[in-house]
Amino acid sequence: VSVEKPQDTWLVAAYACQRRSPLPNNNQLLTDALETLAEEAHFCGHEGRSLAFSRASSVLKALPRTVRRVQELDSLPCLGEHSKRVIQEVLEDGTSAEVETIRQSEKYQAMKLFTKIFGVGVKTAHQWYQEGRRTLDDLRGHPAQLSKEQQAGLIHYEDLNTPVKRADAEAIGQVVREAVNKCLPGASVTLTGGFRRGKPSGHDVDLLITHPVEGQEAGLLKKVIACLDQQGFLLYHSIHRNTFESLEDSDQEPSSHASSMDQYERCFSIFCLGDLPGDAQEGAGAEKPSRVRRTSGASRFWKAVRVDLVVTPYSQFPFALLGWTGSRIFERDLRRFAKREKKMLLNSHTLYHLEQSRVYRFPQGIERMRRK
Ligand code: DCP
Ligand code: MG
Repeated sequence: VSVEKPQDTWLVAAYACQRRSPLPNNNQLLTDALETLAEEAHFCGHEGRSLAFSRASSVLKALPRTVRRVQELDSLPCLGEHSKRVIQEVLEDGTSAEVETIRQSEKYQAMKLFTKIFGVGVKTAHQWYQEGRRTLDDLRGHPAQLSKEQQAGLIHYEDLNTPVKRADAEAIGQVVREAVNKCLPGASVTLTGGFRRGKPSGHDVDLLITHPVEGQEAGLLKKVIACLDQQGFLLYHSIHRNTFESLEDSDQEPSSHASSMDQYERCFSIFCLGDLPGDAQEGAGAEKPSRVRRTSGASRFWKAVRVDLVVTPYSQFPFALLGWTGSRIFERDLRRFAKREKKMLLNSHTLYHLEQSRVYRFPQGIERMRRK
């Protein structure tokens, strides 16, 4: 929680999970500059550096008003010399020469363009850059070298890089809810990610599916996907099976790798969200999906939206919900706080006490872990 002190400085907790971050960002210019530096470091594989800039940006997002002088930052945690220097530059000149140089650089622009393709990470983007590719057309010329996911990402590039509005996210949530309930009555669908934090828009729709009777959720995702596909809602999907090893079956402590993906059964998909009167977009380059209702000419009343469907056993649902609500920095710091301050390992499946070797369960409470 941030408390404004009379001498114009703030007290802000060092762990993101211990401070309030209001939705309106009072320091957008500064956080944009820091996030460019974080992104550039990420593109170069410097994850520690990238995290440091992301943390600095996250701290500024917690401030109740706009920073005017660099001295106001003296009491704040997570702001290194480099971040402070850039902040000072932006405060004095309205822009940072270093950040502008990055934004103009050919490498940054190509990496940004490529990593915004669904299914493309830093490694692939960097490889393409090294091969001399710079534009999306350079990639479109060699479709055989792209994965199915990346091909879909290219086809729907513009739609997938247009923010998803809350109303669209809720409409998709409802479509999925109906399909899920048809396949398994009593199952629930929860909108999570940025929308659960109250953001008015996001880059995708994150949905968690569970059923109050443990075990009933097994096999559900395949049926739901078939149902949605049959109705023409899916432009692309790929299912990944659950790889979580139950703690009873394992000698291992649960993983707390800071940025690790969880191991739930999931489907990465692209939805065709139709019937958007008043929200029509040009259909340039987009494939015509089966349920598209075209009007005359190139106008269309549908758009492609990235949707992640994640199925969790009921006993792990609270951890999945916590882990998928974000933000990324909040989740990282929550796991760091658990480990350092509470001697616990937290991930999206479970909470484990390191010194007492026990798992915290839901809803049964705490049970001693059986070790083999
Ligand atoms: N998450 C995580 N680690 C991952 C993947 C996800 O901690 N490897 C968590 C944090 C994210 C949340 O899941 O906040 C959802 O992931 P998104 O990438 O969809 O992030 P947001 O929903 O927060 O952002 P956006 O609004 O852009 O979709
Ligand atoms: Mg999201």
